Amino acid sequence: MAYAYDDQNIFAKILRGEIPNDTVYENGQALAFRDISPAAPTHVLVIPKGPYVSMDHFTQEASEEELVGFMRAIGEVCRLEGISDEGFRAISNTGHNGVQEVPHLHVHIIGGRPLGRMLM
Ligand code: IU
Repeated sequence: MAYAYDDQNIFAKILRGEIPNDTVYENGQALAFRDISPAAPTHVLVIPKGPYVSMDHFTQEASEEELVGFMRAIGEVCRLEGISDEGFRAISNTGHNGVQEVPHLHVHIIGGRPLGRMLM
C-alpha cells in the first residue's frame, strides 16, 4: 500500500514549529510532547520526525536509525516520567477502525495510575 502524507496535519505543524507544544523529550528522530487532552497523569505522544502516516508506513519505509531513535524515545519518555517500573500503556491508534484522528504516526504513552483492562 502506498501512503499519502498530508503535511498540513497538526503534528507536522508542531514538528515545523508552527504550533507550540509541551515537549517532554526530543532526539534526532523523534519528538515527545504532552497530549492536550490527557487521559491519565502521564499522557505523552511520541512521534517520528519523518513524514509517516502509521506504524505500517513507518516500519516499511523508515531507516534503521529512524526506527531505533523512535523506540528509544518511547523508553526515555517512560523513564523521564517515572512510569517504567509501575507500568504504562503504549498505543498507536491506526486508520479508520483504530479511530486515528491525526494522520502522522503517534504512540500514546499513558500511565501514572492503574489503567484497568480496557483499551482506550
Ligand atoms: P488519535 O486518535 O490517536 O489520532 O488521537 C490524537 C491525539 O492527539 C488525541 O489524544 C488528542 O488529544 C491529541 N492532540 C494533541 O495533543 N494536540 C493537538 O493539537 C491535537 C490533538 I488536534
